Amino acid sequence: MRPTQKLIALAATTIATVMSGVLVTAPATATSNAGPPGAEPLSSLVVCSFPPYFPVAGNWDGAGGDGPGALGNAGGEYSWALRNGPNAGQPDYSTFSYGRYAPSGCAVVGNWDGLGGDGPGVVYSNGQTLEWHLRNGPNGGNPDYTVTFL
Ligand SMILES: [Ca+2]
Ligand SMILES: [Ca+2]
Repeated sequence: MRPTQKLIALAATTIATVMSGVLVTAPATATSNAGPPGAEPLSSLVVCSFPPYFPVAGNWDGAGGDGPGALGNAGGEYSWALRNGPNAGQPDYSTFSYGRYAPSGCAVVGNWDGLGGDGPGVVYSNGQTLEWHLRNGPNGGNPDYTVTFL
């Protein structure tokens, strides 16, 4: 799956998220307290949030298909727990922190460099532009790309 197929697109009236290749949208006027723990009341709806987690999917190891991931809020950062296969078990990678948790942020997944597997990303909005912090590997660290897009 191409990275652009997994990107989350934010617009003034819509938050859209792509998880496992399925685009889900919700009107920003929807009200919900379904954000991650500690989140401020949302003026827009985060789709598929199951506090304290919300799901993502990606081909973390770059082999075969996608696997599930669960994100949480660990002390103000997104915590990522990732599994390679679509089956039960422990995470295949040490749970890591990546991205500053913010009510104006949203996690994304993609194969940003086109090599190996998918990596994490976090998108922040200042209400006018989106800033994408993207990392190649399924681990914590500095972003490999910081991009203002839209
Ligand atoms: Ca895989
Ligand atoms: Ca990659």
